[in-house]
Amino acid sequence: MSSLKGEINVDKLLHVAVLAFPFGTHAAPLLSLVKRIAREAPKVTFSFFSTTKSNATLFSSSNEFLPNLKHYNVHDGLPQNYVPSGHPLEPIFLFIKAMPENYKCVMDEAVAETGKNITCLVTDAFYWFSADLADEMHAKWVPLWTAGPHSLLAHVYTDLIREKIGSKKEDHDVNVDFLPGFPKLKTSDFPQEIVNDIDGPFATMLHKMGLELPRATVVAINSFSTVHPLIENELNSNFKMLLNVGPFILTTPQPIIADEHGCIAWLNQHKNSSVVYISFGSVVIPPPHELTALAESLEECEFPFILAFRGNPEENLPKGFVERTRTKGKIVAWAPQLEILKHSSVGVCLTHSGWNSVLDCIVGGVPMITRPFFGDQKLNARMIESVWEIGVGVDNGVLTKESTLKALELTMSSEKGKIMRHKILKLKEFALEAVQQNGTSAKNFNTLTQIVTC
Ligand SMILES: *[C@@H]1O[C@H](CO)[C@@H](O)[C@H](O)[C@H]1NC(C)=O
Ligand SMILES: *[C@@H]1O[C@H](CO)[C@@H](O)[C@H](O)[C@H]1NC(C)=O
Ligand SMILES: *[C@@H]1O[C@H](CO)[C@@H](O)[C@H](O)[C@H]1NC(C)=O
Ligand SMILES: CC(=O)N[C@H]1CO[C@H](CO)[C@@H](O)[C@@H]1O
Repeated sequence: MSSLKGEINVDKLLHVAVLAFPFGTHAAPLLSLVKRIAREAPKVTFSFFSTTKSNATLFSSSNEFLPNLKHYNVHDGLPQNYVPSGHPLEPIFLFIKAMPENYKCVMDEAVAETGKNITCLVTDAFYWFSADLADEMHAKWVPLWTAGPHSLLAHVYTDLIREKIGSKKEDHDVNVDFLPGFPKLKTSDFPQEIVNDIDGPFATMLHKMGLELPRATVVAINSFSTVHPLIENELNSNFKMLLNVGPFILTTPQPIIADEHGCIAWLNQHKNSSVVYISFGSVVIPPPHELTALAESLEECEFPFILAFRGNPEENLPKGFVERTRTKGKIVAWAPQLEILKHSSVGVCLTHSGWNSVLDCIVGGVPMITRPFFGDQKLNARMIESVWEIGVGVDNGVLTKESTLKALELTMSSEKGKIMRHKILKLKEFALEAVQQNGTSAKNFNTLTQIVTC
């Protein structure tokens, strides 16, 4: 076909199918990456596949419309007249069960409609089945991993990990010393899906992902080089190609989150590095005893705070806490997190350590106190404390009054805390360099665009 390139426009025959995972914070970053590529290649056709529900948020009228990107709705896998059982993960499991057939039939529709065969599959990294699908279609496969490199490596090495620690996991927390780039790692740091709950739909999907990713044309990741060179090398030796193209918060315009509660104005009234910011992300509310311990430590410590809290503060926090801390603290349901973390008044972030929040803290230059819950969060927390040394966990991973106060003291007032701040500012510098014109992430993005659109 290359011999024809001069005569007919080959770009016009290219059709990129984008397969999004329609839960959590997965589909939006994939869409923004693909939009960046689609802007560079206006003659290439892009078809974006997600569920009706996810599609409705992603393609709301306030978002930019691209003429060469069309979206299609994939069946969500829920039976007709579906009555939720109350298990929060059930819709995700049903969706996983419906894959890949639900994607295949809509992709056929897009091929028929455009008259163009699919030449490249850009997918969520979860979608292990894309390796075979791409082979069948003689197309490329370009998966995007939206979390950090270390958790990706853990999924690639799942068989090794299970083999080595399989029998010991029941006994007690064992040190793990056979993985490169993971100092002080313990078995309990691994995601449940790797060591405990290994037969569930999610675990099966992640396991297959780890086995299939080496077949991908290139694996893209929302991270930047220098974050962990040892692990990057290890991934590179397993993959055909790995491209760090993040952090997306620096490469892609972020949705503007209204500061309804005046957090920034409030921060303006405080001294540099004096405020504690607390958020557990959009999924988890910590158990009651930990919330009580957290509230008690916030009341006792000397630091003002912003608490982004999804629960009901009057009901879930100790009686009178909201009233007593009205001047010292600000409790908000939703906060412009990145803007807050970039504010010079913020001194530490108490976080569930999801990857997006870790990147927010790096870009804000704010050290962390970690209280991880599930998925990759414990691995992230381990990296934060033991590799990057930009934060600290609470004792035994549980918020008690004593451990929280200790961690606040350490990060906010001690010499060690200063060193953490210094180290995270260094990482921030690397992140900023990576996305500049000749930076690694910027160059990698050009390479990625080349691969997807030729
Ligand atoms: C698409 O692929 C099918 C099956 O491989 C082939 O028969 C057909 O000619 C292709 N169509 C175009 C437009 O390239
Ligand atoms: C506070 O931080 C800002 C921004 O980093 C800096 O410009 C300013 O000099 C700092 N003020 C003090 C008193 O350290
Ligand atoms: C980027 O690299 C190119 C080629 O080496 C050079 O010409 C250009 O000046 C560089 N741009 C920046 C902003 O450093
Ligand atoms: C079938 C369906 O609901 N499709 C929707 C996908 O999202 C766009 C934008 O919100 C709607 O216009 C479509 O109706």
